[in-house]
This record gives sequence, structure tokens and C-alpha cells, in this order.
Amino acid sequence: MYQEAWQKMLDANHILIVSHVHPDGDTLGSALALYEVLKNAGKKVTHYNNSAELPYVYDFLPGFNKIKQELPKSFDIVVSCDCSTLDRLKIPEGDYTIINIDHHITNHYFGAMNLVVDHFTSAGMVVYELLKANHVPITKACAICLYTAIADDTGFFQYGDIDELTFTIVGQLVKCGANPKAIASKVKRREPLSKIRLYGYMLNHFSLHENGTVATIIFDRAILDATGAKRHDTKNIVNMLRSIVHVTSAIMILEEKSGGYKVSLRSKDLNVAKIALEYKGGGHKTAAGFEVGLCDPLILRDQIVEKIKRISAL
Ligand SMILES: [Mn+2]
Repeated sequence: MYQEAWQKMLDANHILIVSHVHPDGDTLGSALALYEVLKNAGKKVTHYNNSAELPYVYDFLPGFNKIKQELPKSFDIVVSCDCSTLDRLKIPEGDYTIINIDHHITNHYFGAMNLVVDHFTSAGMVVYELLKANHVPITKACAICLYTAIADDTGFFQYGDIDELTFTIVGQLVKCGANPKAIASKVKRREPLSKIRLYGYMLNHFSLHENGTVATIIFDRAILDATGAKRHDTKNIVNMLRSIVHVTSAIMILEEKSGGYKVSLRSKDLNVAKIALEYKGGGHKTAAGFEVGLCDPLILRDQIVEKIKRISAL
């Protein structure tokens, strides 16, 4: 399959690589790594991301400033990176073939080819295996992108199905020029002040349920406005609540500009992806999420706590 997918890309006239909306290091890193190697192979490539703003912590990734917010007129192959559903790509229907590169257990297999490895910690690992299987040399730029993808999706090697293979691949990427210290300082030590203020609010206002085993926080628009925090600043912030000793799972409910809510679920071990699926969301066993329309956030919170209680009892 890896050979066939690579050949399809080499045979294409114009390849559209797509990273998902509200991008993270994995989607950008894996897409940019592919962008780099396909450019080097002499291909016509566009990297498309339908987000008004890209998180600046990834601005050091080679090719970051080449990411386009507009679609080219024509393209015959779409390579989707780290997207579990087709709607995350934000591309209209058309005459093209989709190669779906992902690692979400909830992936919908929407591609003509699906390189989906759900026990991999990141889409970056799938891209690495694709390149390795086709003997594509890993340049320094490519190594930086893939290292960032893998590091970012594992919380810098803290969670996900991290195993020997993860470190074997990461070791190779370091050998090819990725600098772990430099990448960590770019991604992890450039927090906006607004995010730290949001942490402050969260630590003072979170709730505990079910004998202190479930922690929850609700961010409404007023809090985001007061702290100046952006949607991206809330990413993984709830992990801090999960880290409390007796907490088994944590929930963040974030009010969207649209009036709907984004919900992030985190657990130490419970399969919260199951709950996300009930709300038509997705993700991973211990980190999942979904979006809902207008509702009462307190009722929504209690509903989710109830579902967590149910799966904890299994
Ligand atoms: Mn990912």
C-alpha cells in the first residue's frame, strides 16, 4: 500500500496536501514533510489549510510560510494528513483521488487509499513509514517536520501508544537533523500571556465530580474576552486537570463564537473516544472531543459526567 500510494503521488499532475482546520503540530508537520519530499521529487504541490490563522508556535517548520488558505484551480490528488473525517479538510467535492493518511481510531476511511494506522501515535509516523518503504531520503527539513509531528501528538513523549518504534523513528529523525531541544523550545516555550491567564482562571474555577475523580471546566466567551485568549490557547489546557492525582478524566467545555460548544475529553485510561463518538466527534482513547450546537453548558457537562460514570463502572 505504501508503494502504491507513493506511486500515485509521483504520477499526479498537481498534488493538494491538506492539513486539518484548527491545526496542530501533527497535521502541519506531516503535511509539511510530504510537501518537502514531493517538491524535491519535482512535483507540483500545494499545501492547503482552511484556517483563518495558523498557530505561530509552528512557524519554524520548513514550508510554513508556503501554506495556502486558497484552493488552486485544479488538482488531481488530495493527500489528507491527520484528518479523521472528510469535513475536516474543508474542500469541495470534485474530480480527484483522496489518499487518507491518519492514525485516529475513529477515522472514516474516506479515501480511495487509506493509510490509517491507529496504533501509531501520530500521522507523522505514518508519513515516516511511507517514505521509508519507498526509500525516500529524509532531509533535515523533513526530519524537523516529522519530529515535531510525533513530539506534538504525544505531548512530547508522554502519552499515546508510545513504544519502541516511536523512539526508533524519532532516533532516525534526530540522526537526519532534527534538534529535540530547539524544537521543544519553539513549541513549548512560547506560550502567549493570555493562555497563562486562562490557566489561572481554570485553576481557580474548575469543578470536581464523582468523589473528585472527574474534573471539569467551562470557558464562556466572557472569560476568553477577559483573558484575551484565543481558541487555540485552550488546546490541551485541560490536561493539567487530568494530572490531578485522583482524577481519572477531565472535561473542557468551550463556548464558540457561533454560540455552540467545543468539548475536549481527557482521561488517564478510560476510553473517552466512545463518548465523543456518541456526540459525532472522535479522537483517541484518552484524548477525544466533539462539537455541539446551542445548549446549556451545565446540562451538557452533567450529561458527560454521567456517561463517564457509566463507562468507569464497566
Ligand atoms: Mn494526530
